[in-house]
Amino acid sequence: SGNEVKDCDNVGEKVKDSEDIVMVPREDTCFSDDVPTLAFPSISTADFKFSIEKASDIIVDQVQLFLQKYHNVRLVLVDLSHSSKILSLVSSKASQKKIDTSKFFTFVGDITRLYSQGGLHCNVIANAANWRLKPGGGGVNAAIYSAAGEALETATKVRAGSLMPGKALVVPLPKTSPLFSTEGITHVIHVLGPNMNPMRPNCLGNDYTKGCRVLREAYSSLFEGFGSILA
Ligand code: AR6
Repeated sequence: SGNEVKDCDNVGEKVKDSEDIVMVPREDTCFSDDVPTLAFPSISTADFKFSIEKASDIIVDQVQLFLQKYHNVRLVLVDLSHSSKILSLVSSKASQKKIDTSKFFTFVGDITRLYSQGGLHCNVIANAANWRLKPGGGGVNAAIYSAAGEALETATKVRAGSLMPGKALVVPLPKTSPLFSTEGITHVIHVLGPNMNPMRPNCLGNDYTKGCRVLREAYSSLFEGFGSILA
């Protein structure tokens, strides 16, 4: 099938606590029973000010296309708050389209803490990047670079110096990154979405014809990148 995550012989070891035998994860814990899962934020809809209504249609369409092509996979749209508008729009549109909720669902949490705080194991996460692929700048980009440590910056830099809108870059996460050891994340996929914010580079003004085309391309590049990891 080609969809399995890599084998590992052991997911934990027994440690004698003062009273109880407890299971603690090893440093190199992997999650071989899991279905390969991509967690992604809503690209462009916060700092880049893309319409949430339009973005929700594009997300659901692209998810549906991907799930028609790949079977043993899960996609999870993540946002920080229970009052997230994009999460509620996407989950209601996905249910209208009868998308299998075991293969695609929304989740409230910090994308850098999904396993440790939410108990959700995602082996790949997407980042809503900036065109220079630089840390900082706020939003999910700042959170991911900060949680992943310098290892992500180095691994990104050797692969690319910049990204075009609509494109994605798959970066294997070095084992030295805390995101690898504590969250079980093996890859970060940077995605650059369309920018509708005049205060940021390459603003599309109000050109949603182009904006929607670029956002569709961004999700399709992201999901293809995830597919390439599974192959
Ligand atoms: N975990 C999960 N979701 C998050 C997190 C987090 N830790 N932080 C933010 N979100 P944004 P954009 C959600 O602004 O609109 C950056 O500065 C957030 O609520 O991060 O594509 C880059 O450097 C929203 O739903 O990305 C770029 O310059 C989604 O993530 C620019 O912003 C995306 O919000 C990209 O802007």
